[in-house]
Amino acid sequence: MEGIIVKGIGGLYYVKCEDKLYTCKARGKFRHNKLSPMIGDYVKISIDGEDGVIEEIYDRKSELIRPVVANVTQAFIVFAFRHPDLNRDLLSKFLLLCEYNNLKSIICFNKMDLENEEIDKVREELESAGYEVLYLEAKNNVGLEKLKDKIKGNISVFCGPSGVGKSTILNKFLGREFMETGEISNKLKRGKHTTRHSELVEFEDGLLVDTPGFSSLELDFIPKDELQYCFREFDKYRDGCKFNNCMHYKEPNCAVKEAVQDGKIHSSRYEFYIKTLEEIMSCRGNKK
Ligand SMILES: Nc1nc2c(ncn2[C@@H]2O[C@H](COP(=O)(O)OP(=O)(O)OP(=O)(O)O)[C@@H](O)[C@H]2O)c(=O)[nH]1
Ligand SMILES: [Mg+2]
Ligand SMILES: [Zn+2]
Repeated sequence: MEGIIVKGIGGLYYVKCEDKLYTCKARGKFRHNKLSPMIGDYVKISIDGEDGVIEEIYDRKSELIRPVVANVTQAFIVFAFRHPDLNRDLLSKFLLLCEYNNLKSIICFNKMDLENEEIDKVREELESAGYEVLYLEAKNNVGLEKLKDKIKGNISVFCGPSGVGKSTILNKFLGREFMETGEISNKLKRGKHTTRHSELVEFEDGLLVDTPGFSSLELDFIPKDELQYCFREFDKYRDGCKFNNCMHYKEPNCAVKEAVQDGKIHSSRYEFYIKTLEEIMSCRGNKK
């Protein structure tokens, strides 16, 4: 039988096959091959009574590390303007990480009932880079329909900092307290890292996975030559650079830099590119 792993706890895997859930162990051979099953994996199982054994793990189309989920097709990147305050650098990093993992990303600004005066500036930057942006008040059921329309046929991950309302959105969809949610700490104006485990849940002909929020991301594992390809808005201009290995950094006659000067590429996006590039280069340098 074939199915998908929706949950894993203490060496046991819950595999959904058509409409039934089987509790499965993994064959020892996976351990020897250093391959461990992860949620999102499509697997072949054999059944012995009520329980099953995972016999085979099919090739993964994608592999996320934080959280560990296979075969995710898109990411809802959830942020708020207040409670917690918008960290634009962190948002840019999430977008970059999704590009690097070949995930489609959809930005969701939640808590639109709170103050959000930077909205126009932020929207302009994100839309100029080709991103889709949704605005929500999950607590008051505002904007959720649009989000719902995007779920069918996908394995979608909800990611973003702690306290922005990821679990609240999921609970609203499911109509029950599927995930625990937490008040924002009044003193720190930060989330409390309420969500700690990951599980795939079915909704609207798709699968959703909530994730624990995190407040920083390291991106220095991205090879410096690959970084520019995570900025989709550079694509149109790259061919016009004098050097075909141009990194759009200190090189002369760079079409990307010209596009920035002409206002065709948003300057904050370019600045973020350079900042990240410099971080990657200095980090590699240190290791040598
Ligand atoms: N004002 C306002 N508060 C909201 C909204 N949506 C959720 N919240 C509140 O924000 C707090 C944090 O929500 P969670 O859903 O636990 O946040 P999370 O992103 O899952 O956080 P972690 O699990 O820690 O990563 C809760 O107190 C929610 O009630 C909203 O639209 N407006
Ligand atoms: Mg949560
Ligand atoms: Zn260039």
